[in-house]
Amino acid sequence: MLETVDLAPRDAILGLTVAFNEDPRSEKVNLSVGVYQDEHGKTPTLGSVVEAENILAAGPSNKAYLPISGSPGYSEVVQELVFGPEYQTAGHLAGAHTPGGTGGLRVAADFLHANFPQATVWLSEPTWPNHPSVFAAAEVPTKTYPYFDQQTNSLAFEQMLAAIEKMPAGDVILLHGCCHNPTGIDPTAKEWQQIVQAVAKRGLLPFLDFAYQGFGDGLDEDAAGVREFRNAGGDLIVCSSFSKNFGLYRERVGALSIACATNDAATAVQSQINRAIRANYSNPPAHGAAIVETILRDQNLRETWEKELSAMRDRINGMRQQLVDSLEAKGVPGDYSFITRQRGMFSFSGLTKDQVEQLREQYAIYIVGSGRINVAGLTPANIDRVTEAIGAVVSK
Ligand code: PLP
Ligand code: TYF
Repeated sequence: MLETVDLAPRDAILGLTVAFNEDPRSEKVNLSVGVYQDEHGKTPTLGSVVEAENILAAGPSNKAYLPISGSPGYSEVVQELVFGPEYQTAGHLAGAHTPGGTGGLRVAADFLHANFPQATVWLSEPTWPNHPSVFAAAEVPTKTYPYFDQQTNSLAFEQMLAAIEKMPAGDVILLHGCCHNPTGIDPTAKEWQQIVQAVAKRGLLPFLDFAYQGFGDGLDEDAAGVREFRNAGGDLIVCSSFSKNFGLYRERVGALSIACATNDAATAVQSQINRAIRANYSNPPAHGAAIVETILRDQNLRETWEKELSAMRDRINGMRQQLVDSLEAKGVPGDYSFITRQRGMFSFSGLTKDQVEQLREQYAIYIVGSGRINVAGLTPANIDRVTEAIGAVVSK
C-alpha cells in the first residue's frame, strides 16, 4: 500500500536550510529561515533562559501531565505580556499554552472549523506560507486581501481597507501583530485604529498572529495593534510565539489568548479550545513554558531578558541601516532606503526569483524565492559579500 505514496514538496523555507546545510561552499550565507543570529552568525541561547533553566533544575521535578491547556500560571503572565498589565478583564479570557505559535494556529483553526464551519479566514497577500497550509489542514477555507504595494514598497492601505469593507460578516481576518512576515511592513498606529474600526463595523472576528513581539520597536510598541483591538472591546484571538523573542525555537513554546465579551462566552470557548487540543496533542510539553513563566515572574530575570531582547532588536535594525549604506556605497542601482522603514527579521528586498536563484547558485547566498531576506542573518563579516553579490545580480 505505502508504495503508492507520492513525494511531498519540501517546505519552501525550511527546505532551503536543508539545501544550505548540504552546500559544501565555505563562504555560504543563510538569509532564508527566520532564525536570529548574533554578529558572529550564531543563534544564542539567552542568558536569562540559562538562568531560568538552572532555577528549574534546582527545584522539584514533576513529569506528570500538565492540564490540557497547560500551566494556568503561564497563560496569566502571557496575557499580561500580550494585552498589557493594565488589562483588567481577565475573567473574560480563554487561553492555552501551545507547542509553538504553529501549534496555537492549528488549535485556533480546529476551533474555528468546529464552531464556525461557514467562516472564511482572510490572509494578507503575501503572508507566511505556513498560514494557508495550517488552515487547509484544518479544512478552514481561506481567501486573501491586498497588503503590499510593490511600487512604493509600503502597505497597500487603501486597497486593504476597501477589501475589509467587502468581507462578509462572520468571517475571520488574520493580521500579523507586528513585524509582518514576509514584508517587514506594519500598519502605523493611526492605520491600526482604522483597521480596528473597519473590522468591528463589518462584524469580523480579528485573529492576530503575534510571532515577533519585541523584535520591531519594543514589547509594548509592537503590541499597538493587539491593544487597539483589545481596547475596542470586541472578541479577539491572539496567537503568540516565543520562538524568536526568547530564542526558544526548538522548545516549542507559544500561546493562544482569546478575549471574549462575557465570562460565560470565555468558559464555553475554553471548553472548545480544550476539546481541539485533546484531539491534537492532548496536553502541551512543559519545559519551554516553564522557562518563559520563570523569566516573566522574576523581576531580575525579566530585566535581563528585556535587555537581551533589546540587543537582538537593535542589532537587526542596525544591520538594516548597514545593508542600505553598503548597497549605496557599492553603487547598486535602486533606492533601498525602504529597508530601514521595515521592522522585524524580514525584508522584502524586491529581488526577483531569477536573481534569488543566481545568488544561491553563483554566490552560495540563500534567500527565500519571494525575495525575502532574513536581516538577522547579516553580520559585519558577511555584509560586504552579500551586497557585492546583490549588486552583481541586479546590474546584469
Ligand atoms: N507565525 C509567523 C508569522 C511566523 O513567522 C512564525 C515563525 O516561525 C510562526 C507563526 C510560528 O512560530 P513557531 O516556530 O513558534 O511555531
Ligand atoms: O518564516 C520563517 O522563516 C519562520 C520559520 O514551515 C519557519 O517563521 C519557516 C517555515 C516553516 C516553519 C517555520
